[in-house]
Amino acid sequence: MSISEIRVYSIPLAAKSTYNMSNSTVTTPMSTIVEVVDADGTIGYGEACMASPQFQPAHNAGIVSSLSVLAPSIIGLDPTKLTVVNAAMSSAMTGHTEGKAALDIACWDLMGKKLDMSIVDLLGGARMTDVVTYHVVGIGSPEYAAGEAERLQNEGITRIQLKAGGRSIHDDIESIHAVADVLRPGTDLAVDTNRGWSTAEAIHVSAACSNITMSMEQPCATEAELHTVKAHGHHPIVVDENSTDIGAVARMISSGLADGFGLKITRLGGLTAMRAVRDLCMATRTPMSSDDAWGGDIIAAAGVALGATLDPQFSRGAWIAHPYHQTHYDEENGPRIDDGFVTMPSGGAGLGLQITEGQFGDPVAVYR
Ligand code: 0XW
Ligand code: MG
Repeated sequence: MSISEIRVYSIPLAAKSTYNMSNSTVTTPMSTIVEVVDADGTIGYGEACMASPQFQPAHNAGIVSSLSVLAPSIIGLDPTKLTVVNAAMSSAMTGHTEGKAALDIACWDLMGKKLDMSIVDLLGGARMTDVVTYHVVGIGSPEYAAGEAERLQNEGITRIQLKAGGRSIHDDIESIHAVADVLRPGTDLAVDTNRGWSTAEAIHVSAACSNITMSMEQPCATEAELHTVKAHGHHPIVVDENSTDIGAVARMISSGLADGFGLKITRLGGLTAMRAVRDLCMATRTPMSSDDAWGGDIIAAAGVALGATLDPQFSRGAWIAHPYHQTHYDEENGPRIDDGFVTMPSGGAGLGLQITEGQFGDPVAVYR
């Protein structure tokens, strides 16, 4: 096997409902899709898509641009030799984990297709058949937040991520209490500010909500700030944006800072890197999610595949963007949410998707 061609596509994934975070509102992110073509014509698919330029230090146009360096670095390599492929990309470019992730996922898809195995099985096998998910409630009034929480629980959702930050903390506190008032037994609440609060604000909110069972996800911007909040707050800390690589994850586990992680495949650099972080989290009994910033069926299938291999006790769920853009690349097999769980694609080996060649239009770049 050897990679003979890489085709890059850029397609819009418009948010169908308001989706806002403390630092940004999601409108129409452009998703980058890659086709990694083996010498025998078999195609592996990968994807990376940022929800906004503020969420993590990456930009959708930058992902396309990074592939002008990354794609040529793996032409001619065996896509099943993932260590070699990732070493070649790291040698060619520092950082730019999003473009690396798209190519890495495509190599996993190719490997599955060549071995006639699902990525779930290549990752060690499913510990659950349908994967629990969590749903985001965007920033809004207390009435809006409580109404969304009610609606979602009626649809079977058992994990709610309430966005906060970017406004008066008194508005955040009111929304948190309004959601807490309608939470049913068994529904978990995470309040995610995407780095939006100062330490003083986070400590104030935690004190004002000390009677509420919830976690605080990435309440502040830096690891040092999170330590301060951990020391003076009342709630478990889930680390998202600071979980940039396995070294940072290991440090935040060993220091006792992280009570859990919100992990993104594209921020870590792909399924190969995410698998290593998964093994570290499972070995240290540290809860983690398996998700990404935005994107369609390809990144969703990768996230739910990894999510299925987690120990259920330490799974914070797999998040997919489909409910917010309602677009499928594979209408029949694309991951969707049913009664609070993400369904696994069942369209065959690799990612389990059936994608029609050419359905993404003309490539924006081709590398041979
Ligand atoms: C909810 N997510 C997984 C998707 C959004 O892009 C941000 C992210 C989060 O947890 O912050
Ligand atoms: Mg988060």
